[in-house]
Amino acid sequence: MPTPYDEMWEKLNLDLQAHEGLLAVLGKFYGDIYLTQDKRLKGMEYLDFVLSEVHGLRIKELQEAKAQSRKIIGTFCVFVPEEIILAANGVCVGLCAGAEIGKEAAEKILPRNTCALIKSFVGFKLARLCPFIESCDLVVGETTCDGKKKAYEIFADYAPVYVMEIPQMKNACDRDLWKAEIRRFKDKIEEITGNTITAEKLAAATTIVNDRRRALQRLNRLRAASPVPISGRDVLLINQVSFYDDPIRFTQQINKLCDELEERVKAHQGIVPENTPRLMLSGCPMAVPNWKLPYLIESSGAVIVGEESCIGTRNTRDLVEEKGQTVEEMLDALADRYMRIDCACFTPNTERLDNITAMAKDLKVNGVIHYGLSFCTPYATEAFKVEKALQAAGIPMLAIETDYSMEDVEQLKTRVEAFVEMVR
Ligand code: BJ8
Repeated sequence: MPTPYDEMWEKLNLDLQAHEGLLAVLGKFYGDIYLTQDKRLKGMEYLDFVLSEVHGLRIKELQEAKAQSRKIIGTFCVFVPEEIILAANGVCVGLCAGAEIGKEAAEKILPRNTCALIKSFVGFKLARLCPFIESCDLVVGETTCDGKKKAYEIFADYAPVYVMEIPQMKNACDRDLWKAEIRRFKDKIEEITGNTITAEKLAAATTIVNDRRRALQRLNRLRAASPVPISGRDVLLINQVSFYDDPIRFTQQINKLCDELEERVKAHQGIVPENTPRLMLSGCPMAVPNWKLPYLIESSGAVIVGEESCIGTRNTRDLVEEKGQTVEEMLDALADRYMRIDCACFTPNTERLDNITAMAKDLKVNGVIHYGLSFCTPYATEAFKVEKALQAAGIPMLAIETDYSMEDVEQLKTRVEAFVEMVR
């Protein structure tokens, strides 16, 4: 069926037929998982709208920004400092993908035992299905896990790629390396946008990104109430959308949603009964439209009250200090804030164990589900330590490894239901 966006998609060189199929599947999936929920907040209508226009209106906005000479910078990791991009009047979009489409094409140039997230972004590019990737003037990769690091070498044949070196340890020399990387990134972004990053612009950009983090922190505090006032699925969606929506508009909308949530908490209204088991997710990021596990959990009689993940609290927990006056001081503040990220790519990574345990206690969860994507060595290996740390705190954990396919849904459901029964 023709849409008002066909011409734009054609210009972006999308495979129109395959793209139409993708949107149809996505729409159906979204309807089943999201729109069937009871007692949803009115504020979620904004998120429904953004999702329905994810390849439409938002892409149109990106094209308009490009027409005004703004550059679109795509990223795959929460290590890439968005503040630098915004300070140079660029637009930052998250490119991680959570769908299986394009897997076959990806497996022609990547080992089969690569995690689904990597196969997905490569597959989306090869199958010409992602208008975000096609809109990018630069794609920023990073040296986190080996899978991503090597995939960017291949991806560079298809898109303009720049790679940031992320340290793997947290000693003083690693922090120095990281500060130098942030400076190198600033130079690159200034070169590609043609704009100089001044202290004033960097301070303004830092406030924009911090404000978004503050809104998401507020959301996380409110959702922790009992009875739980918003589903974990909805909060995951909000976090996912935060990666590609306009940051100022998004923050306003989430603060409005939080006002509504506050009323609900005051009125002691929940979306599930007060004695519903409270679970926390921990582990690999869940990119759009990867809603499989949260849906299974929440349709098995539990509710999710936190995500210890990059599409969750790892991305919002720490703010950048806003005291700096000069560009140099602000770059230092950025380096310090981003060095606190506790990704499993670091060694040792004891902070993550402490953070997970503290979060599970704060949220008063009955259990944690550790989610690892198949073939993700960093998170799968760390799962053993996470389980031990949680055990010591008296909190049960279920480790799940899966991918984006639907083949294991029944098996997962059985395991999740048994876990929910056990913690109940
Ligand atoms: S800071 S979690 S966003 S790297 S799932 S591709 S680790 S094999 S996504 Fe990540 Fe940055 Fe870390 Fe966060 Fe590799 Fe694992 Fe795949 Fe992963």
